[in-house]
Amino acid sequence: MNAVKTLGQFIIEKQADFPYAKGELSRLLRDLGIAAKIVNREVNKAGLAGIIGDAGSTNVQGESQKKLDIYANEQFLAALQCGGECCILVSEENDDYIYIDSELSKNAKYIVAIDPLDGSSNIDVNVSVGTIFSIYRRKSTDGKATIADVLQRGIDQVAAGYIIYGSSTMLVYTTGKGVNGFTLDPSIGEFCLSHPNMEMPVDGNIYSINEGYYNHFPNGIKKYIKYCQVEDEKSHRPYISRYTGSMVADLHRSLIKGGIFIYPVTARAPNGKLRLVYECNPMAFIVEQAGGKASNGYQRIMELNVDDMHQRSAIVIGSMNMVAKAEELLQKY
Ligand code: P6P
Repeated sequence: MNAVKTLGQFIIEKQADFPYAKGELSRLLRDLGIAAKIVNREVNKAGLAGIIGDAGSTNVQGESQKKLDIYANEQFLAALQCGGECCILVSEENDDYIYIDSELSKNAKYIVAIDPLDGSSNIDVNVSVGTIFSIYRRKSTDGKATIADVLQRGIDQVAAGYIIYGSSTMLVYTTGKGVNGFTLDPSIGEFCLSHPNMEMPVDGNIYSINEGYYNHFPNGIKKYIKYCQVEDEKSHRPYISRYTGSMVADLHRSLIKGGIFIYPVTARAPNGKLRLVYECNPMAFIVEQAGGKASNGYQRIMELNVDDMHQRSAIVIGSMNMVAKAEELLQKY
């Protein structure tokens, strides 16, 4: 019987991969894991604790905020403030970035960008939701970190991960040396290594897109959807359509089973809906590290310039060969 390896043990063990690491990134990942367990506890009892439903306020996206959105944001901020390794937090729930100005964080080197509770419209109907995080080292070397430290391209991420609060709660992350998944064991309150060296199948037969917007999709995406629906036994088509409304859930499935997730530009979202800094880039880092592919249909997501911390992007992400086919049709039509 293999001994259980906890997230904490794994992080320390892998610290050796970074000869110059002095433990800061390890502690930062630990802090995020702690917040994830606290958020998990509230998500799991959302229906009971009376904290579901709109908080009334709206976030920078103009979306009505569920109370759990706010709660999750507060928990991750608190964990990062206590941990002392993060100097700036960018969050979907905050219009501007939060500078963590404390004695404990005065030498902090890391920038964290987070979607604290992605897919939160699913909370009230008990569909999986998730947290997405992205970690950068500050580029500036003295004084306060500034917006220039925030607006870094995805290729400069030092780590990225997500937590999926589903039938079980998992934390999946990469530091650029592969992808590893940990499942929360509530009986000991620890994330335990359950999916070592995750690899995304290069092919798959599940496509994930909100076909309700079909009429507003670019022609190439319409062609790809029809391609998915054609009968062709050799290529296992027609594919299966799955769309949960939670990017984390749809991408987690694709990571394990193979598949493609697409959120293209539409009439309602001319620049795409998903956020580059704290949704697209971290998920692209994870998917690429697992052998998948992530673009906006034309350019690699992680090479896109970042001009605004809340900027949106179209995204075509998932199994290598499926993304390549979608890109081919997008670029052709
Ligand atoms: P739509 C959730 O709000 C989210 O940001 C992603 O998690 C999800 O994939 C997408 O938006 C759903 O958007 O327009 O299909 O409801």
